[in-house]
Amino acid sequence: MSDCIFCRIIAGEIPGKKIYEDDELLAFHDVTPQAPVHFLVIPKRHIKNIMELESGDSSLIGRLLYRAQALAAELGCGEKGARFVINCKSDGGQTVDHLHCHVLGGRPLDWPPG
Ligand code: DGP
Repeated sequence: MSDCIFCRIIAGEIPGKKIYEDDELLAFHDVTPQAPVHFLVIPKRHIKNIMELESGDSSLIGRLLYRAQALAAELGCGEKGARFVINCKSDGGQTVDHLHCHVLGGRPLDWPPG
């Protein structure tokens, strides 16, 4: 989608600090990091949010989560862990309508969120 900022990062139309890319996934550092490690993992296919998933997407999402934890470990979160967050729509705090999994780590994180 030409008006989606994450689709534009995928297309290389706007810069993103990419840390992983394959045929179906992209991971890049969040532009407003909330922790020493804060990156996003997204499907290249434009899926608006987690509630738009179809049953055939389950393996894609499995690979997305696998990649999220593998990258978290590579970036130093293997021992102490990290938080894996998928915000959805307005009540869920989603501001970019392209499905993404936040990975935050490198410091203790409070729970529950405000
Ligand atoms: P969410 O609230 O879950 O929709 O989070 C969207 C995240 O996307 C937010 O933490 C900031 C990040 N973000 C927004 N625009 C850009 C951008 O142009 N580049 C990068 N790298 N991150 C962005």
